[in-house]
Amino acid sequence: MDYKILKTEVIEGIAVVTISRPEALNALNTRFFNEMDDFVSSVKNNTSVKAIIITGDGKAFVAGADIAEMVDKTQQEGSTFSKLGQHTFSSFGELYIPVIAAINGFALGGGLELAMGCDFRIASTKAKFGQPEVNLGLIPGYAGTQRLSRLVGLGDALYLLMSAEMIGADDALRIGLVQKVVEPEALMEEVMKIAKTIAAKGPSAVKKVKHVVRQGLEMSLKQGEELEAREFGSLFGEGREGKEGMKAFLEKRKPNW
Ligand code: CO8
Repeated sequence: MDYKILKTEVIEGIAVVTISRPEALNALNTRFFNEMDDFVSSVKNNTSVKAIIITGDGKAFVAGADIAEMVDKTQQEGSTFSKLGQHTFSSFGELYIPVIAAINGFALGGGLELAMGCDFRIASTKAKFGQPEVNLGLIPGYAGTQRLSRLVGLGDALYLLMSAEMIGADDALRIGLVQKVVEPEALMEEVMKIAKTIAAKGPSAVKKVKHVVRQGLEMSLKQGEELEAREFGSLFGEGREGKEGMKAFLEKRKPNW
């Protein structure tokens, strides 16, 4: 598929996806979702891609769903458009590859929902965050009502969703919405450094961390512990990654993953 909105490149095993529709502050339309779904399918089984970074072109990360595309939708079409985005952002969590949001500017509405679908978020000091849907008489439709409370807790989630307040990067860091804040010119370098650090770890261990943590959120603690024990055990055994990592430590050498 030819991309009109996404710019993609792979640098040393790290895929960088830039959402580029700056004239509309990268607002999310159907074309974007089709391109992003195509990209996710294309990397799903590609073991040479060790991490994915998603960022935005210009002064926005993403300023929300495309209001111009949404305005004429019927009730049924509104639900369909909501499910389209839910599916795409859930697919980031289903990938074994780590997905990192590099938030360069406005992350509003569907833009914040996109960022929350990623595994974690690094922001520039210029980033702004909010769920302004109630300003439009809407609610979030790409799982923002679900992911925000899971990430920041009930009080902060309901405050942001009800007030539509736009917060800066420092407040986003304080409530745990982002994991790190850096100067704008250092953003991509820092996120690339984090991606490369992860890429150098045991690949199966990194995949399993993502799988066990994400699946665990859907389970009782007991079920989560069972899943953890199963996956922990699977890294033992001759020739398995855990054996190699532990031997390498004891032999004071680098592991051969
Ligand atoms: N959709 C479409 N176009 C947009 C959007 C958007 N979300 N945001 C900005 N644009 C366009 C503007 O219309 C403008 O276009 P033009 O130059 O043709 O007039 C251009 O981008 C530049 O924007 P501004 O001139 O407004 O730039 P400012 O720097 O003055 O303001 C803001 C930046 C504060 C970010 C402002 O653009 C703004 O408030 N944008 C809308 C933010 C918003 O409300 N986002 C939430 C949208 S709703 C949503 O995301 C719901 C998700 C779930 C959907 C579920 C499916 C049914």
